[in-house]
Amino acid sequence: MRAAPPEALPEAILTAAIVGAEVTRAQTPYLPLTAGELADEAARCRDAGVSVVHLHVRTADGVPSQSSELFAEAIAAIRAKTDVIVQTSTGGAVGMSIDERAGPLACHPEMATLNCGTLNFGDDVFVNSRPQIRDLARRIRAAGSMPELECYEVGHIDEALALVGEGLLAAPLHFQFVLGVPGGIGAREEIIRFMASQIPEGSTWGVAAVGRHQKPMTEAALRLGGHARVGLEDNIYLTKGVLSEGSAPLVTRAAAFARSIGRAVANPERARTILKLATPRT
Ligand code: KMH
Ligand code: ZN
Repeated sequence: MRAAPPEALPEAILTAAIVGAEVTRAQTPYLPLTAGELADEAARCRDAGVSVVHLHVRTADGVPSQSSELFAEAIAAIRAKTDVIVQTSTGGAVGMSIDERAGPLACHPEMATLNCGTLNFGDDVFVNSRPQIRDLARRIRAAGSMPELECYEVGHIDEALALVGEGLLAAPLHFQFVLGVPGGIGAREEIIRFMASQIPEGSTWGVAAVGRHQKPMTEAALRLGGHARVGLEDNIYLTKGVLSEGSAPLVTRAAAFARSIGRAVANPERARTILKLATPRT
């Protein structure tokens, strides 16, 4: 009798964080800023293998903004070029108010981030008090968006689970483990294993690691069956001292790694199914 074929490894969902709020043009000339540049970069990343674009916007002079008008313009430009899932930030930049951070929810994005706790963020403090997290969770639900639960510490997972208990979040849940932020949890494979072990059955998870940790943690997440986020928001270098010419080269490398270990790369339609984007949350 022939042995049963090994179970196919799950498809990998790749996310590109193409601009963020902190990186500047002085650090890299490859940072997209205008709606047209963001759309071009989203399309390039889609061609390279992403199904989700994590989106921030900037004013014309590069200042981070959560303006619903700027988000509407960027989302329309992206929609005209590609079919990626647009995930808007509700984190914005350090120091913004919750009303400001909620700006993009007026666009009813398919996905939106929900930051699940306060942490030291480099030399700043990224404040997400418990009432603020609950306020944003309600606003994300009212917008009809699927939250991606940004966890920079193990305790942030517990906070997300508390929100489930309070009826503010509902399964299926999608977690992003953000590793290596100075002041947050470290970027190590055993941390990914532990965080993944703490989330409810049926949840999906990915890893976003910053700086030099991006490549090894992307690879670890993909080996461990998770999904991964790359892009200039988190890391501007392709290799030590060599700037990545946009986020697409980082996506190309992550997609090649996924395929090399037997994981197909999900297109947006498959990602919607895997994330159960159209499923009513119970
Ligand atoms: N810019 C960081 C302070 C998110 O997009 O939800 C927060 C951030 C998280 O980028
Ligand atoms: Zn972000």
